[in-house]
Amino acid sequence: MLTIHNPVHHLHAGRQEMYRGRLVPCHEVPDRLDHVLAELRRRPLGALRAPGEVPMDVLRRIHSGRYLDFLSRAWDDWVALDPANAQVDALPSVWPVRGFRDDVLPDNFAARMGLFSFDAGTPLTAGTWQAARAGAACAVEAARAVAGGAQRSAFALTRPPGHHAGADFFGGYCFLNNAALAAQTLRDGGIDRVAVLDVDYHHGNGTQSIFYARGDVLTVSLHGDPRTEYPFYLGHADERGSGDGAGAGANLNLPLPRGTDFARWRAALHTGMAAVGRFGAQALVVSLGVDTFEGDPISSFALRSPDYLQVGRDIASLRLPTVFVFEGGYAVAEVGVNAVNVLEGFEGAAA
Ligand code: Q9C
Ligand code: ZN
Repeated sequence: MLTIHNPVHHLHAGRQEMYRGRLVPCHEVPDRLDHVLAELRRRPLGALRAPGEVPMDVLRRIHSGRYLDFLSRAWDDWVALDPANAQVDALPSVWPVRGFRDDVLPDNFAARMGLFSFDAGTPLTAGTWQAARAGAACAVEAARAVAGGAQRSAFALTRPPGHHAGADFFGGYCFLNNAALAAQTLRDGGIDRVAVLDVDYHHGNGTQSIFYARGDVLTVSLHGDPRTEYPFYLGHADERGSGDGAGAGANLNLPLPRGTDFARWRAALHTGMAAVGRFGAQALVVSLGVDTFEGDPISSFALRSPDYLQVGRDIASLRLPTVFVFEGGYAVAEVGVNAVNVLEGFEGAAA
């Protein structure tokens, strides 16, 4: 399996996120990716390379122009407010909820941050744009390799993650939706029906919202029940897709209770995989979060490291060209073993 890794991911290094009224150290740290890379070097699965540059036009296939304009300039705008800001990450603190307008772009920086975000847990740093753009390039190149038939599967090893980011908002540690960009790249590469299978602990709200009205991309997400788990406001089982019939039926949410063990989780995986099969997907994008691990510090499922080998074998049984995109997983010491277990399980079964 070809791996495209983000060589500048460390340029995005948030210091603190808001949690229960306090600023606490970020969970989404550069070490995460370095551990996956180290494990891939211990257990090589194929070629490993960095991406080229992704054109802005490709990002615009998924993200709005005004969001990309904002994101690409945000750090400079933040420092322009006050040179001392260069030592501080930017976090939003005000949001346009129901009844406010989102069509007028505010001049005020904090107001723009809120317009384009949904939480205060996702710091924007000096290198966020550069890292996120290079990460998007990883996803796009991995998808291109698979769409063109050069590879049966590929892994976009990148951070910051992407599945919480929508067409015009960041949040949940995510800025550009790498999985959505991969799915769109497969579509643009001539594959008519694409499925996204999101196995991260958290609901893939960004990916769902991007494709919600479309019938050409099925989105399936297994996750902690949003009644108790982040991102709280989306991810329920009755969200089945919309859009004058086109997207109807092309979204499937499989919320699971806190404490879910591998047997129960795997049954939901099989339900999601059956939907991918019924949809007639010709290629698959896997949003590969391993925050379902029992030791994850911010999540509450109970998967164990060897279970991830079986997850990979199960996904391989779909027999689809597959792009894996790295998402969450915050038990830093184990994240490499868990992620590579999925890929190794997949490769062993796909052979
Ligand atoms: N103190 C991904 O896994 N914050 N994002 C939870 C923890 C948000 C997770 C509170 C978690 C976002 C890609
Ligand atoms: Zn997650």
